[in-house]
Amino acid sequence: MLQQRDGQGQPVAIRREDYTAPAWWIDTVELTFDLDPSKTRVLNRMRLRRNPDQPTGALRLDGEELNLARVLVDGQGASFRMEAGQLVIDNLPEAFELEIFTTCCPVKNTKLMGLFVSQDTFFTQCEAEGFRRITYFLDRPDVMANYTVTLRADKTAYPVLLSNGNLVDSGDLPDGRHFAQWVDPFRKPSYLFALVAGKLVAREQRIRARNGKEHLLQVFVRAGDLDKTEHAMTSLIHSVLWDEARFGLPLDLDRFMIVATSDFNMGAMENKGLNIFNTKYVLANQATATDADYSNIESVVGHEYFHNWSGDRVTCRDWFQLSLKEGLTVFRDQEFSMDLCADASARAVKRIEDVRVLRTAQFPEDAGPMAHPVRPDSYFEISNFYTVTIYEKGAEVVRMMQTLVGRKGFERGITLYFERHDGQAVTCDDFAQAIADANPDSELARLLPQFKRWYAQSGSPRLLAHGSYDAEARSYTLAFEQSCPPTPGQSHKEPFVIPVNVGLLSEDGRELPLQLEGEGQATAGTRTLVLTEASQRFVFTGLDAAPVPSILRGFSAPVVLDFAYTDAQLLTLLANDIDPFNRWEAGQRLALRSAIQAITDSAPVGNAVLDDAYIAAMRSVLGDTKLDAAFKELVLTLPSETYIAEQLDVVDPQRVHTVREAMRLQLATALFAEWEQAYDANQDTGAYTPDPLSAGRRALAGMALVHLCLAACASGDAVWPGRTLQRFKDAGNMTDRFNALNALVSSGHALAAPALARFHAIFKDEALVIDKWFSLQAGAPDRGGNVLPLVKQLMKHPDFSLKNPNRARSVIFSYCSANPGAFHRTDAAGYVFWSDRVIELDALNPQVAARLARGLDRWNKLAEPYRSAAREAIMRIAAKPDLSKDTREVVTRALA
Ligand code: 0A1
Ligand code: ZN
Repeated sequence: MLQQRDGQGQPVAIRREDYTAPAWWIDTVELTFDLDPSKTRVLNRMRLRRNPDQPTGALRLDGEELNLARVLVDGQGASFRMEAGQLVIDNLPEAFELEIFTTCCPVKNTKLMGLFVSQDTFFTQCEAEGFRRITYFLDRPDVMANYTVTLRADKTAYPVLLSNGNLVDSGDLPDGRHFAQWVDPFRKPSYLFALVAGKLVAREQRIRARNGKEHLLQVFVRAGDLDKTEHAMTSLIHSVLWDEARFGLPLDLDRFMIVATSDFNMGAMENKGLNIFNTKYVLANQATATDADYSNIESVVGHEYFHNWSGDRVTCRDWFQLSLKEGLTVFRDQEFSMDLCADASARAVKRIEDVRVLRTAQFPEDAGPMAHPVRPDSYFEISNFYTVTIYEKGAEVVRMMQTLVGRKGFERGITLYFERHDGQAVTCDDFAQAIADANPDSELARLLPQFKRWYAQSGSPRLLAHGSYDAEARSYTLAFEQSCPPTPGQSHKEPFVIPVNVGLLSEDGRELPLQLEGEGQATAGTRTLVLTEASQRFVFTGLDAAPVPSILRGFSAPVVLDFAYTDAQLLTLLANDIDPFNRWEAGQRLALRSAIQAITDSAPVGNAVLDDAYIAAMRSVLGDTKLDAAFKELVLTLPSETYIAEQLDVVDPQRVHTVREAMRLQLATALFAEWEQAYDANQDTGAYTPDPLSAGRRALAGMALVHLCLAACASGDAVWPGRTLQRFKDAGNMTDRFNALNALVSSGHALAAPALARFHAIFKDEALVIDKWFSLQAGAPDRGGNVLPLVKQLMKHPDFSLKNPNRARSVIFSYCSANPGAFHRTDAAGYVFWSDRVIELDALNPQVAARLARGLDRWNKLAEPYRSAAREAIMRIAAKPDLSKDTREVVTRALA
């Protein structure tokens, strides 16, 4: 495997171009665990053979924080040496049995990588490089083996013993202990290994697949949580059915298990047949979970289940190919959620939400110091590359392939990919090749080498579009110029293949037929223009007047579209476009335009940032009976402070915050009557269900309450805050209750304090709800600098713990990464707090610390005094000599 330390023990960059196949293969692994929280013994018996393609090279096994007791080669004591943390054995036969005996200390494992204990239960997390914390191994994804696992533990303390695959044996042992043996019928890389041992109960469901085979589905949780597992189970059943129906991919195991833990660095993990989940993405009932929680559970359960094929059956050759499984699986979970929607409007809402994540999180990443291609070229710590670029931009790359080959063509491509590569560890090139080969006459096949620049070049491409109408020729020319800003290590970019979905509207909003010059037939509706050059033009003919172009419908490519729309054109699109994405986008452009004008203006921020036409347009959206509530809620949501900041060259975060708050207040007061109507018209009538339609109604009612309370606080009116408190008390579900609480907290009303106290008292035993309680307060709008002292106080609350990632995120991340108005203080105290927390967390859990360390990635864009203060805070972290590789990489890149 690649060397990860230099001669001085300093970490060195791992480079994609250095990939070499392993010198040894591991065919079988027999693991025996004697589970004990403070000293777990691990016996690892493997069969190895030399890779005939790599005839030289010692065996170098990865290991980390292990106590090594014994190494036997073919049953004999073997000589070995330790080199840069690896166990090295020379002079080995071509094939042999290796036995390694080690111990580790799960209870002290605060990194939550490898084997750890959470609430008296053992869990593992092995992706990306956690297996080496369990035993010495070739801990790389291209080494795939058959696993047999025996777990032994105290029967009373650990009655449930789980691992991957099928349970083949179990029974009692002396001294109150028992054992279970599991065999995984599929070869897998070490990162997909898992074990769980503890006091757990399961919701179970048997399902019959299309081919008549029966499967057992299980969701394991702690005893008190069984009533919160129905939605996860339903989501799992939907996932199994969907993957078979849409892509012909069946469940390949007799038993599929999900286990929830409250201590987890990420969302969930797709270990073969034994998915381990953060409780946040499993547990839900209507009293404790919001609609957003329900929807997240559905997509994360789907995501992990879909990995069973895209990740487990076909995995990554090396970690540079991470998006091979992650981009594809995010695409698949996005499609799953869309296909579960009852209608086109709900699908569009899901698409808009996904694009919002991409633009508020991935675009800034692609413009900052951590920018990297979807297939990176180098890294120091792979954990830092579980990013929105790998996941969300990767999914957009897959989506563009689907656009270029069509939905059916894409399904053919997926079938070919799995036929060709089942059981293999492959690359992003292999994936793209399979999709193209299954569609030989497609634009994708024709343009494949150029299309693959999406994998290689970082940065969000800019697409400058210009339209001109020629009345004499009755033609309209759309000219495009594409470019991509420089990013770290990549100063020059070659043109991308950009599929641009386009429609044309008449000035009064009718959809026009599209007749491209030189083409036979006009087409109705949307057309995909495929851009390949730095500049390109398309001429549409047969037009009696200048049309309003609707460009990049459905956000057909992850680019920044720049078109000099007039306000009138945007209002036409907002009112009429048949493409809901571009309807929404037109509203966002209008709001953004006003925001930027007010921010860059030298005058003090007034209370009329938005113009009358915009307010009138929002009034019609709110009153439009043909629009779904969920869509209205999205249109009425102003662009976030982060998104607005990204559009500016120099960012004064306080000015951005003030302007956006002024816009919110303006919407609140100008549309007061409409908000009242929206609230009343969107009350729940029947029993609670989390479906998109009723969730949309609750979202709009919640948004109405926020605005009504805001306006009431400004005018001194007591009616709506009083009604909101009543709603908070009476609510029949967490969504309505939390929305009411949020309305009181975010408007800064005095009733917020008693409501918060009551909320805590009701839910003190519900960890996930207490996370919401912390997060709401740490994310509240700043009033005279009150949030930072509150955050410091919250950290002293008996319920706070830095060791629990969900809790740390609920306070620290909610303040530092999701509350720019409170975090960017002129006295730099927010930044000092941030750097202290990064350093403190780094000693406990480097992965969580490194995520927090990303919080000031965009420091270079800040106006003074923020910029210098932010830089100083990053330098404070960088000055710590014993930082983890994770955090070191983030701060080093930030300062480069
Ligand atoms: N493969 C998982 C993500 C994941 C990555 C690393 C982890 O360890 C800290 C955990 C989970 C997914 O995409 O869901
Ligand atoms: Zn994933």
